[in-house]
Amino acid sequence: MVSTNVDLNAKIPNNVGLSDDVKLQRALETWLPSYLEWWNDMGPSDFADKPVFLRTAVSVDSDGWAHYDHVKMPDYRWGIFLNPRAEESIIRCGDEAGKAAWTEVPGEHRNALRRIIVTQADTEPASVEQQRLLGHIAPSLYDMRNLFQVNVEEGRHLWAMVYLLHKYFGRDGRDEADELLQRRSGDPDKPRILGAFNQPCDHWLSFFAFTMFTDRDGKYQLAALSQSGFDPLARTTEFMLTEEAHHLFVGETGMDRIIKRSAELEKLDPDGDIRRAGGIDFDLIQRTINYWFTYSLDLFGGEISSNAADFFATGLKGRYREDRYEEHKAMGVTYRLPVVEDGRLIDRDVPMRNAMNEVLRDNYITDCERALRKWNRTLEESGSPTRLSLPSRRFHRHQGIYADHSFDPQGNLVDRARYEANKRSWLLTPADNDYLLSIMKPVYEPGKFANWIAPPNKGIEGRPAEFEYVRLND
Ligand code: BYC
Repeated sequence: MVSTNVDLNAKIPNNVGLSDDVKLQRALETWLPSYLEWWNDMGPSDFADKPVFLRTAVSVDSDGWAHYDHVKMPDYRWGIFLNPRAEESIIRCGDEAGKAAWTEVPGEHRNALRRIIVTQADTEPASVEQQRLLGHIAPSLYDMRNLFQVNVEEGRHLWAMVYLLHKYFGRDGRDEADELLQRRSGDPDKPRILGAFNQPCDHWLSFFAFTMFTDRDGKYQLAALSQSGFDPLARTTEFMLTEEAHHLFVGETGMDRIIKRSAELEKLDPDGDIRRAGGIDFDLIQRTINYWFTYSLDLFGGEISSNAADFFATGLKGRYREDRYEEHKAMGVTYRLPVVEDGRLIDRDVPMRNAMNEVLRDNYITDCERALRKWNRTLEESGSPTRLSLPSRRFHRHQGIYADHSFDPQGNLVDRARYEANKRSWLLTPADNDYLLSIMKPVYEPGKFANWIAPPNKGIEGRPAEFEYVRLND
């Protein structure tokens, strides 16, 4: 039962009528201690006893679902929320488009749906693990609070997916939910499922690039899943998207504030040497963009994918804003794609359904290009001659048709030797990480910001920058 009313007093806050489903309630309450154990081991290191100015979901109404208060992270109310819908849900795409959506899992789609949900679910705890040490080198209390907000909401997103696994996939679903707490980001023996979620994110430049580029993949994947013919998945992901917007804001503005500060430091130093002034030089920022943007491109899967074609044909996963398309079957149409043949790039037409990963990647890249234009405006306004750019979608890929070839950031095919000789100037290096860690010292005084980042334009929920977003002295 989905309603706009949230049972906030329940052990697991929800609007899915959990108290009426005793079996499910018990299963989730059994999972809860394991989750808390995982949070204690792998969530933000330390700061568990410090009150953080967090927003908590208290309803699913579009106006006013969030409540802000100082809360200790372990007391955060992780809950299960589904967006209610006024109209009857339909299958939005594929061969069955227009028919009533499924409220239970159709037997023939069970494996595919479980795989989609597990893959999505796995990213949520992974990102928390990747970011667990960042509180110790936070550039301000404002940023520290944003980090912890992102972390608790990723934890809630895991809950959202685990609810689906427990409710709709029986024993298999419960096993999958347990395994989600056993895999670990970067662990060679039991890694997280998708590549980007096993890369280290141990300083704030990577954190902002991750929330800018990798969380943005999350936005597009969730948007595609919110078009699913499996109604509980569609509604769950729709509500997750409302929380996701803040994560993207943190990433996009975080990068912008670093770029702004670097431009200021460039002017302050007599030789324009940003590093000598303790800041982050633009080449290093560009290498970081190249690194996280390309790992995030991989998250869309292969350019030519029979999985993607099946997901679309069966109505399990739509396109970004499927409702805005006039036609929902995508049959008899093709997508033009440069492929490597005989050592050259040649355009080939592939059936549109097989190119659905690429269609979604196009939407994502357009959005990233918009952010780059914004950052370049910041540079222009600061009087800096530098301009930043996105590398080609073919560069530094580990998935799909370009993964077995080498490309330069402009997308030209190059031989392996040339790629290897240049990769240190194209991608984040261990020396870059050492430098970044050397300048990232914690700044815990309210209203103060590290030298390498500009303050934000405004605070959170109308509070000033000097507000004590995390009460470290309590
Ligand atoms: N790394 O047909 P293919 C988020 C595998 S992020 C490793 O080309 P498909 C978030 C693939 O599993 C959003 N392996 O791709 C962000 C398959 O393996 P099997 C997460 C990869 O299936 C920040 C094989 O390669 N959302 O929410 O069409 C913080 C060939 O697959 C990768 C979802 O994942 C990779 N990058 O598309 C917190 C949505 N890419 O089966 C959260 C659900 C592919 O041959 N998932 N492979 O062993 C999906 O829709 C699809 O599974 C994918 C892949 C888009 C991920």
